Amino acid sequence: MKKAKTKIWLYPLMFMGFVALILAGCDKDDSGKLPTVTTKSVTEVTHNSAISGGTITDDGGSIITAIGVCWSQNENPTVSDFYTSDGTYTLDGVELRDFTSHVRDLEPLSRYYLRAYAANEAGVAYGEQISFETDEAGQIIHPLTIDMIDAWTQETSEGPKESLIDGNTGTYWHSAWSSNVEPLPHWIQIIFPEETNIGGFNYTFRQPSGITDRPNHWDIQTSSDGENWETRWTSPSDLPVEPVDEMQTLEFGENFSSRYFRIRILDTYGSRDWTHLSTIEVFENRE
Ligand SMILES: [Ca+2]
Repeated sequence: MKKAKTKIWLYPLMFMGFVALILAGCDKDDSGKLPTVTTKSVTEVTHNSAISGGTITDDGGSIITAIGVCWSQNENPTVSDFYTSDGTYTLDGVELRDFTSHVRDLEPLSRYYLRAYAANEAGVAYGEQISFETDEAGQIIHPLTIDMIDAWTQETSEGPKESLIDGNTGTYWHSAWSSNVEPLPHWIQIIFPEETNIGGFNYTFRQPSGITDRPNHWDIQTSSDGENWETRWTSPSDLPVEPVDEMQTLEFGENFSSRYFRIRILDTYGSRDWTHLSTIEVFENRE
């Protein structure tokens, strides 16, 4: 009898011990905590790329197995969406604690949500979410140097062609008006050192000045030899000649590939035989 009673009394203790063991086991499985990571601000956003990254502030007590950023057009992106894999995995894990991530293959004019992530044996942790919007389809501006450009014609008393590419809207190029005046069209010629894609150009009117003589009708020509020219695209006529200070953009709808380009001014506001311009930029369209 006594013996049996003792046994009965022991059962709850044994059961409690078993529960304690299970709890201890659970504690042990959970002792690997998730890492803590913060998301770096998103910079250098283009029409299809951006730069971000993250900083691991706590590894959670175990080695870091993966780091990067993940993104989606939906909120709270995870590593099931698009992601980068940064750093190098070694037997000691990923040792980088501060990393930069290059985000690529984005869609233009789209809103994205991005988070840094870091994984250890406990799982994947995420930094705070950052939202950003990509630019419109990319203009890749091709730098121009003075030896690449020429103009037909050039006024001798003012407005050297260098002013077209000096990055200063306060200076301007002026075609001939005091002598050797030639009828429109006038052109600005660009010779690239190698075949180059041009999908459009930006320009700024001479400023400040009246609107008379501002270009309002354009075309673009290419050549295979610098002598024989082919018209590839023509703008609408009577384009706006105001406001004075905003850069204007004309796009061809496709890229033309050539070494030789002429941007021709077919007509001007007032239709006199000379014109002027503060800035010219040519660009390739990526999309
Ligand atoms: Ca200028």
